[in-house]
Amino acid sequence: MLNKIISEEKISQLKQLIDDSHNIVMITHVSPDGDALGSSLCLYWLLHSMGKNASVVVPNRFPEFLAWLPGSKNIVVALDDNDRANKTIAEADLLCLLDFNTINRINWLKTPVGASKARRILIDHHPTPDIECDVEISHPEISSTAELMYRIVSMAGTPYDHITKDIAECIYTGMMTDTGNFSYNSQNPEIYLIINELLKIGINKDEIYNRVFNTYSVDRMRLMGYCLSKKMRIYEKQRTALIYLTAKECEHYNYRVGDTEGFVNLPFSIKDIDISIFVRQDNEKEKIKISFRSQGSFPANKMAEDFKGGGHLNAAGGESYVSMRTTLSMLEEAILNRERYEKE
Ligand SMILES: [Mn+2]
Repeated sequence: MLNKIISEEKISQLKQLIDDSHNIVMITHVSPDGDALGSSLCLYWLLHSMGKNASVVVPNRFPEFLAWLPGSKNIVVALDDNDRANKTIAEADLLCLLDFNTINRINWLKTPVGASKARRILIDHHPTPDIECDVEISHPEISSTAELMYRIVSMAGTPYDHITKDIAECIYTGMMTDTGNFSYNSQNPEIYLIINELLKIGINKDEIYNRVFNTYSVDRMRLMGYCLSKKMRIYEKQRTALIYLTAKECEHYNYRVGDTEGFVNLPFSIKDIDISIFVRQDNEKEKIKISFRSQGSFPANKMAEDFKGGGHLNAAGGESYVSMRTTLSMLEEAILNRERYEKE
C-alpha cells in the first residue's frame, strides 16, 4: 500500500470537477518531455474511457523517441495547428495543467489559457506553483508528475483505477524519464511498489527503455561525441563540467528537436563531478538555453536564478539573450564562485 500523500479532500474535489465537465483539455509545458506527455496521456486515456471528450494540447513538438506513446498521434501541437489548439482550449470546460508550475512554461498557450473561463486542475511536482487553480495537487517531493498521476488514480477508485496497459506505459515512461531510468530522485521505495503494479498490468519495462533511450540517430550520436571531445570544459577544483554548442555547430550535425536531450547528464559519469551545465544556442529564437544539473546538495536552481530561470534543487534551467562569449564568461564567473550558492 502506498502512503496517501494527497489529501482525500483534494481527490474528491478533483473527481467532482471531472464529473461536472465534458470537454477536458490536458495542457503541458513547452518542449514536452516523457513525464509531460506520459502524465497528460495517462489522464487523456482515463477520461476517454469515462466517456469524456478529452484532448491534449502542447505548445510545440515533442521528440521522435516519444512518438510511440499511446495516443501521441491525437495530441494537438499548437505550433503546427494554432487554430485547432485555440479552439480546443476555448471549448474546454476543464483544463488540467500538468507538469509545470508557472504559466510562462506554456509560452504562447498562455493567451488562450488566460482567456478561458474553464475551471482548472494543476497536477505538478515543481516547487511553489504560482498558477491560480480550483484544485492544486503539487508535490515537489515526488520525482515525476506521472507518479503523482498513478497515486491520484489509485486513490480515486473506480473507474479511475482502471489502468490499462496503454495507461501503464504512459505512467512508466514519465517515471523513467524524470529519474534518468531511476538513477536520480529515485530513492523513494514506493516508486518500486508502483513499478511492481505496472509490471503486473503487463508493461515491458526493458522494451520501453529501448524505445526511449536507444533511438539515437547517427547525427545525434556524432553530435554527442563532438560535445564530449571538443566542447566540454572541466573545472576540476569546482567539480563542474560545462558543455556548450553554437547554433552553427548544431546545424552542422543536422540538429533536430530533442537531439541534445540528456547531454547535460553525461559529465556525471566523470568521477567527482557534481555540477553539470549544458548551453545551447537556439537558432529559431535567438536565445541561449542553459540547463543546470547537480548531484547531492548543490542547488542548481539557485544558480539558474542568476540566468533568468529556476527549477528543482538538482535540475534547473535558464536562458540568456547575450552572445555566447558573454554567456560563457558569466557562467564561468558563477562556477568559480560556486560556494556563493551553497551558502544561501
Ligand atoms: Mn516532470
